[in-house]
Amino acid sequence: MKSFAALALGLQAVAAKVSYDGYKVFHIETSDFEATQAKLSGIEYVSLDCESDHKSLEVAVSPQDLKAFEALGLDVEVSIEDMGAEIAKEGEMKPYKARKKARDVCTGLPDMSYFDSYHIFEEHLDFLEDLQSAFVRNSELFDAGESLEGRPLKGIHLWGRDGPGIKPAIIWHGTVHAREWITAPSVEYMAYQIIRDYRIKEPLITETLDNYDFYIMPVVNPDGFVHTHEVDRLWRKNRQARESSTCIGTDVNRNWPHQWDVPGGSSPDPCSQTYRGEAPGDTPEMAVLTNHTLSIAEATGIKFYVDWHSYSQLILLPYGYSCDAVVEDLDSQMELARGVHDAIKSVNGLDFVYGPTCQTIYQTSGGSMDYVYDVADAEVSWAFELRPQTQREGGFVIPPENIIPSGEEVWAGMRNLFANF
Ligand code: 0X9
Ligand code: ZN
Repeated sequence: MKSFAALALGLQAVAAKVSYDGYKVFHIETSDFEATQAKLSGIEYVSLDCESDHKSLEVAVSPQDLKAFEALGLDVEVSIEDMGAEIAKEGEMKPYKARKKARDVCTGLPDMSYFDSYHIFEEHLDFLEDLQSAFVRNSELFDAGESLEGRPLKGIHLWGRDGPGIKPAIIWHGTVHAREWITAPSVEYMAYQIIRDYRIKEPLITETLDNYDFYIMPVVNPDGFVHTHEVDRLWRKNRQARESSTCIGTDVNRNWPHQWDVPGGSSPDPCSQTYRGEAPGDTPEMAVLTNHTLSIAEATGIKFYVDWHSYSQLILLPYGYSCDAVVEDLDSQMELARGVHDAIKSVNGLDFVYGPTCQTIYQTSGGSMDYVYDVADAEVSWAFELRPQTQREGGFVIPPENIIPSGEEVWAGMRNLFANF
């Protein structure tokens, strides 16, 4: 009996992995966004909206519903023939063996081969540990708190000459949206570069780290991220159940307790990809993120915040919650963003469009950038959408060969910003 119960429990724990084999991705042009969404209600699909201006939709349609979808007669273009094939191109995870075995003999830093592959959550934690142990006197790992399922929201805190917790903060968050896999390694690549450059006394980074403390968290939605590895590669939200619905997950980037329910900027529907929650800040992850952000804001102030997302190649400025709200120093923020745009472009030729979020993409309420700007009073508070530009190029699912180029281009962007602070 005992072993049977254990077996049953074990089976229960391993949910079947969602297969996207044969899922076709369509770009739908529409003059009536809501009506098109209503037409789609009988079809099994996953919303892959990212660059949405509410004039178009991006949907992955299951193979068994393709005929019914085509019968709707919508104005469509195929952006991906087979989502399963795209996911296969991301490749197998190459286990991270840097610990002791594959460190650079001169620097003690983890081996760059880490960036040749995507990694499971535990290996992101291992990598942070290895970064920290290559920079013991100027860094520490921090655990800001736990996710709903009890995983740590971890980060690395870096400081310069004068010691920890004195200088204004630069805070970076990655992977709030679980499926945006390129964000964690891009952020980790930059953390690596900061440490490497400080250790070799590279002038710009030495000055930057002597003047600012970095708090870098590559994965702020660990439950969602683990779900993308184990069950559903295209999962976006956290993994919270709600009494009112059988749908799972709150969009943590609609749950920040500021301008939380401005109409049009998020959804009250638990089944929506942009579900805001029942009340402002009612996700365990948000309790951790607001606590951590506010304690830093109170202690030293925040110079610069970035929430790293993908995809679309964008530099997004406040505000998201309304297109009528305009930041006072928009001209100087746009000037800074132009420099970042130029620096990014100079690396691999990619064009990152920049501007206020609401005007540039769409309205987002309860988003990180508005909270960190208005409530935590950051001097600069942005979001980036990393490569690629379009769904046709893979959207959230791009091969690991993109990791280093993505890291290199955003690192050039950040260096430009540090030089112009
Ligand atoms: O909709 C979003 O949350 C972001 N786009 S994504 O496709 N990656 O989901 C844009 C977020 C911009 N706004 C804030 N961070 N506040
Ligand atoms: Zn996102």
